[in-house]
Amino acid sequence: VTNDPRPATRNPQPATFESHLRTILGDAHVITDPDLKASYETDWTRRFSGSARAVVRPADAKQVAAVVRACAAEGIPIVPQGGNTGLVGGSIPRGGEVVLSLARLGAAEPVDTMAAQITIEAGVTVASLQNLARDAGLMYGVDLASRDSATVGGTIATNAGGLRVLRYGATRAQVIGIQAVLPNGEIIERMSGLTKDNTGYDLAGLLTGSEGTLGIVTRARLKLWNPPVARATALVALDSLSEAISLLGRVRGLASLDAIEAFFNDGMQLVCDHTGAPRPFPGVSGCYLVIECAAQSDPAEELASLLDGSPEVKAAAFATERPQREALWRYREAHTEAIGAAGVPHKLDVTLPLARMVEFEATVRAAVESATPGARAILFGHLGDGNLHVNVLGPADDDERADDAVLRLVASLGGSISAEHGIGVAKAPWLHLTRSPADIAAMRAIKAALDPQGIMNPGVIFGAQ
Ligand code: FAD
Ligand code: 2HG
Ligand code: ZN
Repeated sequence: VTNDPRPATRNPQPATFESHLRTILGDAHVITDPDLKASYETDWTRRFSGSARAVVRPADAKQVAAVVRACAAEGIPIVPQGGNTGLVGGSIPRGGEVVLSLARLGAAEPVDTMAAQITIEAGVTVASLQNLARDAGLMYGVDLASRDSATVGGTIATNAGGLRVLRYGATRAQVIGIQAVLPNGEIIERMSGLTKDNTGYDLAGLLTGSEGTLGIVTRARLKLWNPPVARATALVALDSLSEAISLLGRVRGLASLDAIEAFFNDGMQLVCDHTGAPRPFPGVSGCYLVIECAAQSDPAEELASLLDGSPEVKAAAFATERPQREALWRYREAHTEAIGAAGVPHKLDVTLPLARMVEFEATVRAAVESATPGARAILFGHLGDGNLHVNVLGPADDDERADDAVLRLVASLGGSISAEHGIGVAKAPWLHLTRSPADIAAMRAIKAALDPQGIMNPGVIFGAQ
């Protein structure tokens, strides 16, 4: 038959490729039904979405490697996905990729209490990891409001920061070793748990923060910490960010300082409206801080007396018991969901030198409004790390004028365009603002060496080729 019109003979690749995936994973774990794919195709903010060729759900590293080899053989791009809580559009397809979900890699070995380490698979959520550590009398150093969905693999891939970076460091500081599948389907493994191991390049460190562009993290060996015996939390009202930075200078002197988080009146109002929580203090203040101290002996006294003696403090609420502390934290932690309920935000996660932060805060709202009339910027973040989250509400999903204005302002003040969320696709056009041509060329050379076909999360970090 020379003129057979059947589509299968014109383009045999899709059926062959998908049936290969089904052979590797079983029918139930290769999803092509549009309704079932949908939740994997839109990001947490709802700003980014794309259509996947298929969503696959391997059960272990060997299956991940087999899928990667199948994709590499056909040159089909892959988007690794953990909890899909990333905020820079890097976890969802741009169009036609295979989304590789790590959700089924959910195992953990018993906690190694002698070494204070855990070996755990990529799909385990941060909250589950925290619980496993707690049950063993230890704690995990990274905590973030997305803990119930964000995964071990996703937090490693983004080098997630969170609420306790100033005490325990970001995710990279917790990673002792990883197992990962490279873009050619080879598995690398550095899981011995040795805390000192200078044997060539630190591939675990390189994959941490690589946003799924260099390989797929399947398992990790993570550091755990001795937990504090007692915690004390304060919600503090101040006149301005400048007063908050002055207070930061004092609070930093406390060895027990665990977290110091900032937000402003507009965010406080959104959170109260969204959660139904009462305004914690009468009237309106220019700036609010959540300050937490934690130690082997009760830190309440030293935190309370420091706040008592600080002229910056206009009002303070104080808690030592868990439910009351969590109620104070809620004013800070609920920002992301409250803003999400008000609209689809453009999320700009930036760091400033502390000395330029007041200037930034004083100018950024006007910069946003003049770039996109009607847009508004809500600021909050990790004051102790110089990290502010600028959430812009108002612009259309693809209107990037406000993003451009904010990121240029950040660069002009000596800051970084990404503190903890990564570059993803959202910030790729601005990478050059805070990375030099030589720096970008070195990063591209690493990418090309490990992923010569460019199949691993294309578009992320470097933008469309
Ligand atoms: P995903 O969103 O699924 O993926 C994120 C990126 O990692 C993508 O590029 C993806 O391709 C890649 N990836 C995922 N898994 C793997 C893997 N196994 N191997 C290789 N690549 C992979 N972030 C912070 O840093 N600090 C915060 O305080 C914080 N708070 C948040 C609060 C809320 C309410 C929300 C919604 C998000 C918050 N985030 C925060 C952002 C987000 O939770 C983190 O970026 C987190 O690390 C993403 O983990 P995930 O498992 O959801 O990864
Ligand atoms: C946080 O610090 C997260 O709460 C999310 O990093 C920030 O929603 C955001 O912009
Ligand atoms: Zn944050």
